[in-house]
Amino acid sequence: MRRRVQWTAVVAMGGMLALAACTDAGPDAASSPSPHPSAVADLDCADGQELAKTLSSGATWSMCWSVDPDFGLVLSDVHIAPPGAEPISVISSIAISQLEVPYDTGERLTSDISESGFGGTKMKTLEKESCIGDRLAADIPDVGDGTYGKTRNREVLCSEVVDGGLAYHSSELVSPAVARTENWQLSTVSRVGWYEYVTQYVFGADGSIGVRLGATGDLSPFDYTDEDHGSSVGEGDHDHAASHSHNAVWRVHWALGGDGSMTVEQYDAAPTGEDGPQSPVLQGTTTPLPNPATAEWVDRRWWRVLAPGALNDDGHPISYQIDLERSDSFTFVEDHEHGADAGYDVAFTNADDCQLYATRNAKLGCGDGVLDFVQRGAGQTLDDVVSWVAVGFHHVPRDEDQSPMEMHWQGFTLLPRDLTAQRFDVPEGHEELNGVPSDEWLDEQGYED
Ligand SMILES: [Cu+2]
Repeated sequence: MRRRVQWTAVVAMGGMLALAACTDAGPDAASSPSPHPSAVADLDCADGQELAKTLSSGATWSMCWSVDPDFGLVLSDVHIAPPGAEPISVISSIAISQLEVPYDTGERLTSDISESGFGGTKMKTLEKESCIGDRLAADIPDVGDGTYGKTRNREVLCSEVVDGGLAYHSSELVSPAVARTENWQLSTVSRVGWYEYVTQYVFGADGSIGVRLGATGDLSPFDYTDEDHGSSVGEGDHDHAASHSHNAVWRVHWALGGDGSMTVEQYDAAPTGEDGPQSPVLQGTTTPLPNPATAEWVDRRWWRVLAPGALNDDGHPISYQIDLERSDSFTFVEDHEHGADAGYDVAFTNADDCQLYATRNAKLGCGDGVLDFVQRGAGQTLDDVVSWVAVGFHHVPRDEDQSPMEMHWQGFTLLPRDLTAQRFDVPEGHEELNGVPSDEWLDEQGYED
């Protein structure tokens, strides 16, 4: 059976005006009249508490939160309601499921979630300074390291709405529009050993969910080694703090579209070896993953979870993309003469005022691009370094890790793909842009056929 998810008309909003109107219009801001219908899911948070927030786009997130002695912050029954629409079920529950920390010396391995846990006494009571939003309390049993004691009501969850930067910018002729966006951050802090881990979920006004693990606190005082297995964090070439890995795995139990069945697809795009008149031809393929499977990331690969029985207004099955935030390596088309695999994730050269363009630098007269710069500079000692980053957590301690350690983050993003037929907050005058623009629209924009 195919269900069609019915969205009512998208609420057209005028850029910054809408932001101003909606910023304080969260469901918990009961005194200010909201321009949007209530879109909070009907939740039964038996083991937890309900949370909801309407963001700049007019979309409303709602869910339950609780604290598990091992997994720490657990979010469940996560729903999103696009502006003017009913809540859509997205996730049944999400939490970190293990954090393994092996040291490069081979002499220490911890499995922090199963051995220590992020909840119980490990979860810290938040201070005013750590949270610009609301500090929310839950009953936290004094569980930790096998000890059981009282249950205390403590403020452990930070709920804060932060500016998310530019939402969109359109300078088109008829309906220019610009707006900023908001993120709703839910965070807890857990101290395990010498480290303090921030569990953070970032719910975007665009329907995205950022899943983050931040680490601060202090380096282990007992894990110092030699230069082959660590790095010097004290004066001179001494005090090598051991390198180590933070291997985190989150469990995401999906409930996309509600009770219906879900499927998984892997997307890949690969060069065909053929060239078009302007650029190489790539073939995009979607491979169903019908059975339980493991998969590895390669360039241009991503996965999505679909609810095939729930369609958006374009008739597309709603889905969420799993974005590992690995950058796609590439070789510039104009560098193919060096070989189609000559691309780089990062390159280093000495600064040269006539090496400014990564490709097409010939007009400046000292090499066509980065690969040329690297070749030409091969005999040089790097000194006045320029990084050419085409961007991809193994923690090699830095001097800045003392003390407390500068925050380091790892994570991924869950991105709606075809959840709605258009962006959540279509500004006035952009409603018609859904598919190939009409000739009429092109005329209005001053384009000629
Ligand atoms: Cu570390």
